[in-house]
Amino acid sequence: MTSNKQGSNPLPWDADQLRSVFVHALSDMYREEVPLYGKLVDIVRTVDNSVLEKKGQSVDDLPIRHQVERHGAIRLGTTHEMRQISRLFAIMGMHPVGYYDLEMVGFPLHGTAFRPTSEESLRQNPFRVFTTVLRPDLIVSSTVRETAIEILSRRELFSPRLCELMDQAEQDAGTLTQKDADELIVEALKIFKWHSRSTVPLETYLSLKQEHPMVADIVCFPSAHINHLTPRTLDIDAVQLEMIRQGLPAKEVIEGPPPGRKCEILLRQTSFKALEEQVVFSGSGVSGTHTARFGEVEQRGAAVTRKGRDLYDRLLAAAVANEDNWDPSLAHAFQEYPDGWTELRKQGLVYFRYRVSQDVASRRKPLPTDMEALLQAGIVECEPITYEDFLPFSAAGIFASNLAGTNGTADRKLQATGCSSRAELVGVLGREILSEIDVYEALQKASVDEVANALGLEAITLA
Ligand code: OOG
Ligand code: NI
Repeated sequence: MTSNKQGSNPLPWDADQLRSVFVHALSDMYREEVPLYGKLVDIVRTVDNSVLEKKGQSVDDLPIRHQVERHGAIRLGTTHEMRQISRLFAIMGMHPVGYYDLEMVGFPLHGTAFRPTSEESLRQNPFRVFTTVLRPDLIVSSTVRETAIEILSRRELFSPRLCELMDQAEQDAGTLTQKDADELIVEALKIFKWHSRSTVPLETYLSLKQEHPMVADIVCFPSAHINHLTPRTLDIDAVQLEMIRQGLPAKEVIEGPPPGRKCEILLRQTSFKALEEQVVFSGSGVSGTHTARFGEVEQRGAAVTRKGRDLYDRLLAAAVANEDNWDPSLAHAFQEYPDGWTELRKQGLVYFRYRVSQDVASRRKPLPTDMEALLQAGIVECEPITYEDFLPFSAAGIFASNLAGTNGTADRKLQATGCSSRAELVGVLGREILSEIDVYEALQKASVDEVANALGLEAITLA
């Protein structure tokens, strides 16, 4: 790891660098464990290059984050593990954003996304991890519930050395040396590593799997193996076609908004299905198979406002009502979603980052105090803010398509039916879960304030 930026940060390492080094190491590890992931990353690179070539551009024209951008997912077993992982991620500059209740698709899990939230951290490396934890109270069979709790109570995902380093980082990060930071990465990787040796006998595995395949996946292994790592692409439809052409077991449907939009919003995702992997079970040493790990790819668009999200959810619900005919139904429903940046902005559907266009800043006085007028006069320019989060309905589709024995069209609902357990998860984490809308709102507001400041205006009104 290289040394930190001078001056602005008192630590010998910085959380953003630590996160970048970590995701790089994680990606190398996963590429080795799941060669198809490497193949998918290669497909993404080829597709992106050809998209850029058509525009007369190269990867160097993209923001630096694009080439390193990944998200991953882990499923944890206990509240203790969840609390510990939130400490580890905080050291890497990743904080809980958004609450995801997977009970809505019949999974005994809930979770959050750990991710950077500041403009600068996102610019450097926006790595995010969709992190869920088992809710034993939702396990129907009391025998399975007790077995799961008992097995998990004996598991320790965090090595003693990692715990020491985390304590040290939290008390006084300034005392961590370069060697300590490197060691922290090595120890942290162990949590995410795959083990083909189960900690339980085959019969136990089968009984947990019968309750729910996720329960077996979470409980029966010594680590919280990362179950996918997702690169971002510029053209997910092309990647999907290429996956099929190269014989990868691609999921049938791309989740999220329909194809063909000029202005991409939120997130579109597809995956290749989980691999069947050899596992040796404890006791008898018999081997069997387990399916859990897969590959996924995503295309990210603009972050939408609360109003924009409500519209998205309403149109998606309309499409779901006609699910037998998915593609045309989705396309039809989304005709109602505006597809021009100006319109999206004027209707308050998308968040934007504003900045002063250098050369015209001082020319016109008095300046208008209305953002649309400033934009029109060319004094200010803007770009949509990238959506950094997940979509519960899409996540449910990704989850479902990777479960053995389902065809990927599990019964998904848009709203949770049970009572929300957000407060419970906040208690587990011991810290607030930020609302993603608040984070985007704050980013937009900071940029508006900066513009006002630079132009010497007291306030600027948005459309
Ligand atoms: C997580 C699935 C959700 C996404 O991209 O929506 C997800 C899991 O299978 O554990 O990663
Ligand atoms: Ni994912």
